Amino acid sequence: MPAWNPAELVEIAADLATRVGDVIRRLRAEGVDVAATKSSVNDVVTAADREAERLLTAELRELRPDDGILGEEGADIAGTTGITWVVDPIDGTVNYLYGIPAYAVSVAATVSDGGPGTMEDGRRAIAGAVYLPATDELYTATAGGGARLNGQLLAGPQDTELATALLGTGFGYTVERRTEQTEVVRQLIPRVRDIRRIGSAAADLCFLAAGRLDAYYERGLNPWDYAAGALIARESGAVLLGRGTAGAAPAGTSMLIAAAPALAAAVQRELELAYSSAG
Ligand code: LIP
Repeated sequence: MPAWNPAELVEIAADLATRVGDVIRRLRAEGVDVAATKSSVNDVVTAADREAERLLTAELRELRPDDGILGEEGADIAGTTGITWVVDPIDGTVNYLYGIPAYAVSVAATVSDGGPGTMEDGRRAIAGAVYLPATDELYTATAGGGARLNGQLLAGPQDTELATALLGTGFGYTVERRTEQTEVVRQLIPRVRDIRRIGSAAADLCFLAAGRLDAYYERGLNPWDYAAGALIARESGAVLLGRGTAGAAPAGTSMLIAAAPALAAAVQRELELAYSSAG
């Protein structure tokens, strides 16, 4: 019998995401600058990203000393309990830099037992929280326990036709990746209601769970971008798919598609067509 209790873990995730969210909101009000860049000049990190990850790591080490931690800003600690906390201290850092309110603290307790919802990286979240400090929205979920926004159960996205679907997506930080993604959007946009580039995968997946998007897809995400959001979307009733038409490929870095079942399959087909002709 695994030693983990999702109800206890989601309390920890929600509490940490909210308290660290309050810290980054305050730091933003005090002024924010680019501290460094990573994969390109546009892949920025701020002092707040680093401070938020330092706080998340310190608190998790205190509360759950034997768990593992994987964070965007470098935290990579092995654990002995089978649980790894996958954290993104600020998802949507460019939004945070510009004061666009779609940025989030994402905290997920994950296991690698091959159970339902296992992602391409071999982990699945069993409890997760995404907090958007600028709008005071706290999204939470446990595996099998449903998804909530500020405590209210979420009904998930409607299963709608592709032609009237509002799709969310995103672009990577390298010119090559962006050029490829733009070509895919060029092919998709005449076939859907519209496209939204919200700028935070964690927010995109939560907005999908709240019915603010009909579908979301992105290629090139990291586990910390999607770990908690994927659970929240799945627990709201969405399915998550990866590349290919066989439907077997797990969602993750290669491709993450989330929507109600029929629309997810339609988007997967369209993306395969677009990527095969995008070369
Ligand atoms: C962001 C993702 C977003 C993607 C951006 C970036 P970050 O994460 O949430 O979906 O389009 O390129 O990867 O870098 O703000 O943590």
